[in-house]
Amino acid sequence: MNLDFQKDIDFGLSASKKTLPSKYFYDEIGDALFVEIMNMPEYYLTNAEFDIFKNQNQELIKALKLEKNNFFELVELGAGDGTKTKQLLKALDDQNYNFKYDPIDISENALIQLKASINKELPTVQIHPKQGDYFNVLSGLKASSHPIIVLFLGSNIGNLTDARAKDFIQKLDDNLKIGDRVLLGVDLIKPKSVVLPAYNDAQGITKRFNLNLLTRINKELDADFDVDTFEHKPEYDEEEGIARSFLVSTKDQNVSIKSLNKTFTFKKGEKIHMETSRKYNDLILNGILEGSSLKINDRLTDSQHLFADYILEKY
Ligand code: AVJ
Repeated sequence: MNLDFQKDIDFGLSASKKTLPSKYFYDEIGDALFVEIMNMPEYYLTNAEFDIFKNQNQELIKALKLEKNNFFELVELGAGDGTKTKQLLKALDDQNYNFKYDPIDISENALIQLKASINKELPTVQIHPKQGDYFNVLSGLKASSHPIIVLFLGSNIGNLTDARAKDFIQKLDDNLKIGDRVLLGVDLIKPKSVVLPAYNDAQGITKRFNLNLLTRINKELDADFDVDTFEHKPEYDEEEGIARSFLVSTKDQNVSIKSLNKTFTFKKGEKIHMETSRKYNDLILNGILEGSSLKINDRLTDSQHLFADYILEKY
């Protein structure tokens, strides 16, 4: 894990257009900051998807074609704190569905907290957490003879470029059986006036979330980033539907990363691309699914039509 981290940071900072992988945002501090982000008034995504899980869980169960007498596995990629999923788990548990819940997350810390909270709030739900990167855990799905329902919520797929999202869908497709389903939660393309504040909040939490990756590099790779010399700059291109976050160096400077034995030079105004947050519609999703045997069966949206949960099935 630490070797991958080292390699990925080196690769990203050595590129002519510097970039850092957003999956590394989620250390213990990053997890806590992300929980704060989900509670911010500007970050509409979480409330919108929670609205679907709370108020339309019967519709979700129906659209997913879940059957009471047929055991199934709910596999969640990037489970995080599980707030939305718990609404569905509770509905299934109350109605005596037969299932187990396998949350997967890059953050061991998030999984420990999730398991404790499920054991407490929903003690009859079987939970088997697994730590890992989405791409690497997919191959584990094939082993199951039960129907698999993959949950990939929160617009987590939005962090992938379209090319990577296509790779991911292909790999997911390769590891599912005919009839398995996917519940894919995506943020919908909408005006800049709504999207940009979600990544540029008044309290500066998103800024701290981005800067925390520099702090993590300082701690784990023995580096000397001066985080006060980087500004947070999110952008949103309404036409293509993609938000991007950058950290911008406010001066010419060198940063040394001891564990890499390297020094990286930053020009004043030079940007580090920190995150991509792609927004979706039917057309874009169908483009991503093209060439796979996953097809859209259904789509549920929140009352304000900000967010969509798509139900896909492997044919
Ligand atoms: C968890 C990837 C959906 O891109 O909206 C929130 C992460 N970054 N604020 C997103 C995030 C900044 C989030 N996802």
